[in-house]
Amino acid sequence: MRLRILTSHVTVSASLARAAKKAQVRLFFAAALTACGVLSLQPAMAQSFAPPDNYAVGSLPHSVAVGDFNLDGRLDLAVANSNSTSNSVSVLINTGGRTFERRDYPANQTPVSVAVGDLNLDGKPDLAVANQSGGVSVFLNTGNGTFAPRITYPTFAAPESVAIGDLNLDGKPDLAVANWQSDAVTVHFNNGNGTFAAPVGLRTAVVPFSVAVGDLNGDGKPDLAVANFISASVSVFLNNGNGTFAERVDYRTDSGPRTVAIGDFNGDGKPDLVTANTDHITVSVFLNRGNGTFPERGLIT
Ligand SMILES: [Ca+2]
Ligand SMILES: [Ca+2]
Ligand SMILES: [Ca+2]
Ligand SMILES: [Ca+2]
Repeated sequence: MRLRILTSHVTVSASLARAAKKAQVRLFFAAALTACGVLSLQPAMAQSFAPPDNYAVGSLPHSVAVGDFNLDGRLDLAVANSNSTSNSVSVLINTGGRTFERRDYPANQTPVSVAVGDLNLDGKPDLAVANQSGGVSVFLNTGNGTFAPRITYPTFAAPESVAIGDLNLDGKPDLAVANWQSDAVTVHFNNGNGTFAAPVGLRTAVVPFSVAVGDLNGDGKPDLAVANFISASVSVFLNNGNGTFAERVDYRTDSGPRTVAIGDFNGDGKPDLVTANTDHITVSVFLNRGNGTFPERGLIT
């Protein structure tokens, strides 16, 4: 159907110069796809990537995050190396010309997730690292892309994923950690100087492997989405605004959701959810009604 509309349009535009016609077709095609809510790549805008440059890090790298750690305008990398022979975070400082300078920092046992945020509000991006066998560690940026030794805060059992957001709206970024063995997310409120208060637990479904932060109902208060591996669900926790959350709502995914991410997939300005489902070899996309509820795949009651 879309192709027929496009062909008709091209015929009408036959007198246009070649370049102008191409541009018009491209715009028309993109608009048609957007109007239809099509999520796949738009052919006229498809991109490809050159072969990758590979850089050595520690053993069993499990998670990577991006930030400009030395404030030089070039994006740098932080990698959590989860093997017990490493138990480290590799920081790769971008020196330009597709080269990075690597420095490793000792982590706690089994670091599996890393997130970037300015946790002590000094303008320099810091690191939060979830250690599967050892709490959540904060590495404060000392400037020039170097980090102070970690400070570790207790979580519940088996932290697997960490996300950063100002969950109590006090201007200080907080931590949310998915703890898979305890079926809970822990929220760690920032004292304001990059230190964190004792964790507050939120009950999830079974085996939460991943947490993401985003304002899902558009009220200006960051909410939580959690992928529950065994329950085959994604939990949504809407923020009451003071760092407490409404009772969670669970949506069914395909089996084995391993990771959840938030993004506006249909361009309506409302953040949607996607889970990567290890067992089913699928991703589940949930389009947001706009109020933080997701009708597409049915509510789990
Ligand atoms: Ca940089
Ligand atoms: Ca900082
Ligand atoms: Ca806060
Ligand atoms: Ca919200």
